[in-house]
Amino acid sequence: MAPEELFRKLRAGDRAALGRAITLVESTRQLDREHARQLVELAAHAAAPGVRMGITGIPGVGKSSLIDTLGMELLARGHRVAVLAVDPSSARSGGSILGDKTRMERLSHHPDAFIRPSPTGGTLGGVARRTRETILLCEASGYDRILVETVGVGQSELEVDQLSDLNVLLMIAGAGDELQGIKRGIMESADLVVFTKVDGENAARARLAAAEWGQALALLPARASGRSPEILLTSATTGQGVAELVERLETLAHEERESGRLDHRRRQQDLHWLEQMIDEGLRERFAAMPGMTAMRKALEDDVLAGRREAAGAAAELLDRFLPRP
Ligand SMILES: Nc1nc2c(ncn2[C@@H]2O[C@H](COP(=O)(O)OP(=O)(O)OP(=O)(O)O)[C@@H](O)[C@H]2O)c(=O)[nH]1
Ligand SMILES: [Mg+2]
Repeated sequence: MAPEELFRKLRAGDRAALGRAITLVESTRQLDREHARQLVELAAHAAAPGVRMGITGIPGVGKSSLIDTLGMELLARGHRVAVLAVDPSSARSGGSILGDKTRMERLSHHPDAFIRPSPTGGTLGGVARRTRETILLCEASGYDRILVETVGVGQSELEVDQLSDLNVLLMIAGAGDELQGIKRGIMESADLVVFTKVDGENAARARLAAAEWGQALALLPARASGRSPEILLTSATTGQGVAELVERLETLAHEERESGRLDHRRRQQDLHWLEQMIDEGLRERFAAMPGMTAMRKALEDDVLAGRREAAGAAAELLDRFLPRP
């Protein structure tokens, strides 16, 4: 199907067309990539103003369960909800969000919700780049609340910060900060810190932890927005705190948009992606150059065997790829 035709369908809210468009964006085939570029270009100009929310936290903290409850609340408010994932490790589990559909029982059956697993394979930056384009397609298809689930270990949360308008960091009381991979960067990019599973015997512990974290967060340096992260308590099981969470997210999104910060943030993100795609494109062209694989392999062998210095070998490959002016 021609990109224009596919676009027309996805624009009209055709789920199958949206699915096909995303598959194009995730494809590595040359022709698909060309079509994907056209689609993304069309989508970028068509997207309705929506809100992109990053949901981060260690494995098992309760991201998918909370997204299910949160998503239902957004649907009840008349929004259309898309759930995406940035999970470069999902190849391992065969697309974790797929398994997660059981954790998003209600959303996955709702006609106004769309759930898509993380693209598999490639670098984290590549996975996130494809998720960014998927966001644009979803928005063009009428989804105005985008929830991006990311495992908050390693670098994923920093990539998701380049995709989202607002970030929610999920925490669980009792798991050490160390274990939760709480780094300064992630705390600084969180708009809301949400303690999950605040039910049963965990509830009292969560309240205590939330109070402690409240004091710690107040000490963080002021951010561009002038706000420090707020702490909320939720339970996906009982639904407690979820309406408040949605209310806060909506208010924050409104404030960010009105102040112009949201627009500025997205432009900065676009710059990041420009850089990212130049890097990615260079690497691809480098790898695809005729004879490059064999030449590279030979030089790698030389470097491994200690016959060549890495710098010289790299220069030889690069000169072959792009002669110096
Ligand atoms: N008691 C209680 N259990 C919860 C709650 N939310 C999630 N759980 C349980 O915690 C486990 C992990 O939940 P998920 O929603 O899959 O967590 P996740 O963060 O998406 O996990 P990954 O995608 O694997 O990183 C499941 O067994 C859930 O049933 C909650 O609010 N209360
Ligand atoms: Mg999950």
